[in-house]
Amino acid sequence: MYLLIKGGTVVTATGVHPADVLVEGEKIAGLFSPDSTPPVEGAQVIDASGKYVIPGAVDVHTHMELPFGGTAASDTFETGTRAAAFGGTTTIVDFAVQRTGERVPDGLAAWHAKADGNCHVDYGFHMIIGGVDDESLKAMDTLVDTEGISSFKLFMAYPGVFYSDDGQILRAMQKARDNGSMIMMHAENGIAIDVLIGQALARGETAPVNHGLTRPAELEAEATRRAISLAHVAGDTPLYIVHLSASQALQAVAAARDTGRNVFAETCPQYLYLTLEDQLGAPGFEGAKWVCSTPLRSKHEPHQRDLWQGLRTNDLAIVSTDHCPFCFKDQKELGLGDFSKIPNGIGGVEHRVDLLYQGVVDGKLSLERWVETIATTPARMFGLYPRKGVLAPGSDADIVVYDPNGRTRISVETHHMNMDHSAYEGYEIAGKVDTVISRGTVLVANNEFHGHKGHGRYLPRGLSTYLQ
Ligand code: DUC
Ligand code: ZN
Ligand code: ZN
Ligand code: ZN
Repeated sequence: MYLLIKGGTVVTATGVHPADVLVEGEKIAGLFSPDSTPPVEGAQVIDASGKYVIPGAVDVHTHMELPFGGTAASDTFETGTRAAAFGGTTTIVDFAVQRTGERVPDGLAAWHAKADGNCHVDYGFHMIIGGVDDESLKAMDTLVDTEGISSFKLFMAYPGVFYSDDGQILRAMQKARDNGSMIMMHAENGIAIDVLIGQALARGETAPVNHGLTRPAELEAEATRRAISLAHVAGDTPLYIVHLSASQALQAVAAARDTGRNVFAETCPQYLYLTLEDQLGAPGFEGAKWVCSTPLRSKHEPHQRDLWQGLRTNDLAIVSTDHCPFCFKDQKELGLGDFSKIPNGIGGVEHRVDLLYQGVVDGKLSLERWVETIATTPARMFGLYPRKGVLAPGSDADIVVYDPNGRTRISVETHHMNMDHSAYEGYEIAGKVDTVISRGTVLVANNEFHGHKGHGRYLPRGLSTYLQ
C-alpha cells in the first residue's frame, strides 16, 4: 500500500526543498526531487502543491487525565490524542505518575491502563517520581531497562503532593547519571511559594491573578539554579527544565550551557503568547482559565522577548504544551474564593504547531527551526529518533501537510479538546494544518477525522541521543 505526497515543499530541521514523499505501509520509503519521482502503481496521491510537508510534531509534555487538586485533567487519552492529531501532533509523551505513597510499577500500570487501546496517535511515557526512596530509585533502573522509560520528572514545587527535597533530588540525579536517563525538573521553590500563598490568602487576596503574583520569577530562577547545581554535584546528570517561563531562569540555563553542560530547557506556547495581564483583564473569576504553573509572566518584563530569543539560540531546545486542561465549570471553579484551589493547567495540545508557525510568519523563527523545536529535537531528546521527528527513509510515516495560505482561528467553538473554553480564544494564525498522517494512515484531511482509537501505539523509548 503506497501513498505519494506530491508537489510539496519539504521542511526539515536542516533544510527546505521541493520533494515528493513516498510512503510504503507505515514507513517512509523515500524522498524524491519532483522530476525524479518514479511512477508508483496504485499509489494514493495527496496533492501538496503550495504547501509544506513536515514531520509529524512530537509533544513531549502532556497530562491526559492527570489527577490534580481533587479533580482530573479533562482530556482522556482518546479525546486528547484526537485533538493532538487535528493540530498536527502525531506523537505525545505523557507523564505517568507515581503518587506519593504509591509504588512506581503500580503508577505506571495505571497509566498504561488509561492509554492502552484509547490513543489516536503514538505515545510514550515519562515517569513522575512522587516519592524518592530506595524502592523507587531501584524502579528507575527497571523502567530504563525494560519499560522504555528513559526520563523522570521531579518537582521542587507542590510540597506535600509531588515535591522532592534537595536530598531526594540529588539521589534521583545520581541514579539517573548511573543508568543514563534524563531528569526533568519542575523548577519553582515550592516551600517559599507556599509561604507567599498563605500570606496572600490571609490578606484576603483570593482572586485568580494572585496565583501568578505568589509565584515570582525569582523563585523559578532560584530553583532552576539549584537544580543545575545539584545535577552538577550528582556527576553532570543530564537535566531538562520543563515549562520555563522566566528570563532569569533562562539566563541560568544559558550560563550552564555556555560551560558545555547537558542542561536543556523547553518553553510552552502559553509563555510565548499569553501574559499575566490577560489574567488581570479578565472579568470576575475568569482569570482562572489562565492559571498554570509556572505562571504566565507580566508583559511589562522582557520574558516573551527573551523566550523567543532563547528558541533561536537553542538555550530553549523544545516547545511542548504542558497540555493540562480543566473545564471552567466545576473544575477551575473549585478555586472560587481561594486561588490556591484552582487546578493548574492550560489545554493547548491542539495549537502548538499553529502557534509556533505564527512565529515563522512574524519573523521570529526560521521554517527549519519551527520543525526542529516542535518535532526533531523532542524526538532526539527523548529517545524516539529517527523513528519520529524526521522525514527520512525508514522513519515512521508521520507526516503533516501544512498550508501557509490557510488560516486558523482558535476558538472553543471549533477546537477538539475536551474543554469548555480556550485560553487562546479568537487568536488568528496565518497558516493551517491541512493533512495529518500517522504511520501511513491519514487521520485528518479536509477538516475531517478519519482515525480510530487504538491506532496509537505505545512507544518504548531509548536513551536520549541529544547529549553532548
Ligand atoms: N503545571 C501545570 O500547570 N499543571 C500540571 C502540573 C504542573 O506542573
Ligand atoms: Zn510541572
Ligand atoms: Zn549560550
Ligand atoms: Zn506538566
